[in-house]
Order: sequence, then structure tokens, then C-alpha cells
Amino acid sequence: MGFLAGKRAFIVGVANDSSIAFGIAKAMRREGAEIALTFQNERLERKVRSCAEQVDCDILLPLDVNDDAAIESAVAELQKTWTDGIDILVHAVGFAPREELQGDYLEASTREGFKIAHETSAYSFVALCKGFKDMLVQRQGTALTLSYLGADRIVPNYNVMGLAKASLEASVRYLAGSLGPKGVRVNGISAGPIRTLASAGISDFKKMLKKNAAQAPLQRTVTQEEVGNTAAFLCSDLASGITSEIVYVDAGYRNSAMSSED
Ligand code: NAD
Ligand code: 0WE
Repeated sequence: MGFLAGKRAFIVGVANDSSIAFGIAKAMRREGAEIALTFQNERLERKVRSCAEQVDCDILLPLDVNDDAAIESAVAELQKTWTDGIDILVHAVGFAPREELQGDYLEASTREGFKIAHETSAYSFVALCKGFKDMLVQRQGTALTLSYLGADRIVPNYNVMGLAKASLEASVRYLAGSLGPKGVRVNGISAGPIRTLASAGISDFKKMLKKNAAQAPLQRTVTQEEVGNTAAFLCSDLASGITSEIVYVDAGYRNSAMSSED
């Protein structure tokens, strides 16, 4: 029997079968969890529906995380099937206007871009935890989000997303503080760079993957499956003593100052 047998996971952030959220859904399904997925808009519905089928997921809901009414509807909809709450909430959402992720940080940054990046990438995790709080408390559940090293290092072009991820990571700690007394754990995974829809079209992404692989102790990048396995562990009872943490799944890159080539 898998280590997530009997658990119910609500996963936000699947766009297609390259999504990190889909790697998480597959790992959690493999370990026995029941899965519910969402799609951001009609444009993505068909792709997400095909992902849903692959993880035997019967609950597929529309959800724009910037819309509080949509979050409330998702809660109400989920409660119809999962009447006594959820065990796992996964937030794998990030967005900034494309122009903000190109070139010099100071030049590229705008008030509006800052607002959009922080609302969609950081506040949305708080909004989801607020909406699903009662359902999480009911089953002593756990929440998980996805971050990136740009939260505390200067990564060229990551720009305002770095600030939004720093806020998201601080939020993991404060949310853990809020929900810990109720028995709910909150953690984050900081993943190394992976080719997905969100990284498509990022200038020099291929170069970045190469540099990460060259400098990481494991001499390679990581996969959606590896992030998925860590997510499954963190959201399982095996991790019952872990909350407020950011776990790096990056082949060791963060702790490496130089590569053997330097
Ligand atoms: P992805 O494009 O597959 O996933 C991003 C998701 O965010 C999409 O499903 C998209 O629909 C969703 N989204 C954006 N705005 C939304 C909104 N308003 N409402 C609802 N959903 C919305 O890309 P991914 O790389 O799998 O990204 C998932 C998470 O992993 C993000 O938080 C990203 O920052 C993080 N991350 C990615 C990498 C990487 O290199 N790919 C590395 C570290 C962390
Ligand atoms: O968090 C991310 C991606 C975030 C992202 C990507 C896009 C592209 C399309 C947020 N918003 C948008 N907006 C769009 O219009 N990652 C960790 C992947 C990523 O993105 C980078 C990276 C890495 C790594 C951007 C610049 C530099 C490095």
C-alpha cells in the first residue's frame, strides 16, 4: 500500500503534462492518494482534462486563484464529494508579465508588474489556505507550494518573480505559524530549473539548464518526477514533524560555489 493511501489531494497548477504540478499529482496518485485538479481557463481545460484521466481524477474544477469568488466556488464544489475535508493542498502557480522577466531588474520593473507578480505568485497561496482552512483542519491536512532559488539569490532576468518568491517563502513560515496550532503543516519546495510551459520562451533557459547541471553536485538538473516524490513525502505522515520548511530539490546546486570547470 502506498504511503498516501486514503489521502485526498487538491492540486492547483496543472497546465499540461510537463507541469511540475502534474509530476506531483502522478507521484501522489502512485502512493495511493485520490486527486482533484483545476484548470486556470477554458484554453487549458482540454490539456488538463487529459492529465486528469491519467491520474484517475474525477474532480476537475475551473479556478483562477486571483478570484476569491472562484476559490469559494471550488471549496463548495469540492465539499460536495469530499464532505469531511482534504488532506493535501498543493499550490504550483506563478506568473509575472513577460516584460518583467527580461533584462535589468530596475529597468524592467513596474508598479503594475510588481502587483500582478505578487498577487498571482504569493498572495494566491494565502488566499487558497484561507479558503481551504476548514477543510484542511478537518483532516489535519497539509499545504505545499513551489518556489525557486531566485527568492534569495540574484538570478538574471528572474527579477520581480524573485521578490514574489521571497514573499511566498516568508508566507510559508507565517502560514505554518497560523495553522500549526490546528495541526496543519505548511511547507515549500524550491525546485531547480525544469523545462515547463512557464519556462518556455525564457531567454537563455537552455543555457541555464546547462549551467545548473554543470555546477550541481549531482551533475544534472532535476525532473518533475523528483519534485513529485519529494512533494508526496512532505505531504505524507512520514513528514509529520516537518513544517515551515523550504526543501531544495535542485541536485545540490544551491550549495555549490563552483563547478569543476571553473
Ligand atoms: P506551468 O506553466 O506548468 O505551471 C504554472 C501554472 O500556474 C499553470 O498551470 C497556470 O495555469 C497556473 N496559473 C498562472 N496564473 C494562474 C491563475 N491566475 N489562476 C490559476 N492558475 C494560474 O509551470 P511550472 O514550471 O510547472 O510552474 C509551477 C510552479 O513551479 C510555479 O510556482 C513556478 O514558479 C515553480 N517553479 C518552476 C520551476 C521551473 O524551472 N519550471 C522551478 C522552480 C519553481
Ligand atoms: O518561476 C518560474 C517561472 C515563472 C514565470 C514564467 C513566465 C513565463 C511566461 C512567471 N511568469 C511568466 N510569465 C510569462 O508571460 N521559474 C522558476 C522558471 C524560470 O523562469 C525564469 C527563470 C526560471 C528558472 C525567468 C528568468 C530567469 C530564470
